[in-house]
Amino acid sequence: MVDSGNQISNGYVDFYNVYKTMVDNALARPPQADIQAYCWRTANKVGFNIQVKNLSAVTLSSSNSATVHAIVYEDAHVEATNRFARAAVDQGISNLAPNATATFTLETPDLSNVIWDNLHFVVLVDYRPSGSVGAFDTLQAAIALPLDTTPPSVVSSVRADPNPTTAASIRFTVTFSEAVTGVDTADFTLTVTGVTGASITSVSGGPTAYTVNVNTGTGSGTLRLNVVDNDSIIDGSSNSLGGAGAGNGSFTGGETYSVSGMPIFADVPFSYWAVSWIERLYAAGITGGCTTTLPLMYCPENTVTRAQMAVFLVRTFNLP
Ligand SMILES: [Ca+2]
Ligand SMILES: [Ca+2]
Repeated sequence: MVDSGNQISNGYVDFYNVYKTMVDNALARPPQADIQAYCWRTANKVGFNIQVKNLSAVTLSSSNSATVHAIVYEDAHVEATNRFARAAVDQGISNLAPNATATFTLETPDLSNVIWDNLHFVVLVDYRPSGSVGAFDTLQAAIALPLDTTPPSVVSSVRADPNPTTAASIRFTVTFSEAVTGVDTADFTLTVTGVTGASITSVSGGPTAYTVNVNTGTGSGTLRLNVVDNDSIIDGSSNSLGGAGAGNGSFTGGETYSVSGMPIFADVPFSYWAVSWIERLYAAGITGGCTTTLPLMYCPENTVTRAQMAVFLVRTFNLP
């Protein structure tokens, strides 16, 4: 039912046939307006954003009482219809020529004692073809869709590869609370201990879970991936990460990798039983291995001469 019942408000009426004709005619007529409407809840009010394109041949204005209406109704047991109108707000259309488009923002008063999950939101545009009196004609009606006002957030940053790792490249999976766009390498930083030269190399995937590739650099230590909010990450309704403002959506609570770089000596792999002691001697400057060219070798099974032992002792005890 999209047309006014005002025309049959008095006297005896054959309701069935009059209403049936009215509904049939309304359904057969092409829409006279294109309506895109969104609604949202703010405290106990409902806001509407309504875009109207006038598809009729009439300029809509105050002279023909053109109006945008927003109606909130609740599923409730009220007489025959099981519908109970909770709010109806409207705004006059001042001047909307054929094929012109305008946007209207409406808000209901506080809605008290409603069951919010039972509410429905409808908008419509009508006017009086005859001028300032007589029956209204509804140009179109539409359901207002819920507008997303919830900003996205970072849910987690977890390891996507085995840990600990000796790999040159590792991956993190960063999951957001909803689909987002605008995610690139500039949205991440690394918290690093021990390792040098680690870097974020690429971002792929989406729209909810992204894979971030990280170069593990050189040396051994830990790597954690952080998300740095600069409002470049947005959801489908342009809500920015954490809400408007840099930093409010940043995330530093992710998982950490333990990274072991390449072994220092090519003949002392990580699997060698004494690797940790040998690399500590190298790090302390006590031994440089058994070669002077790359790759460094340690010759772990060779015997030590008395002269070599003298060098070790001088370095170890920092003798003059
Ligand atoms: Ca959202
Ligand atoms: Ca933000």
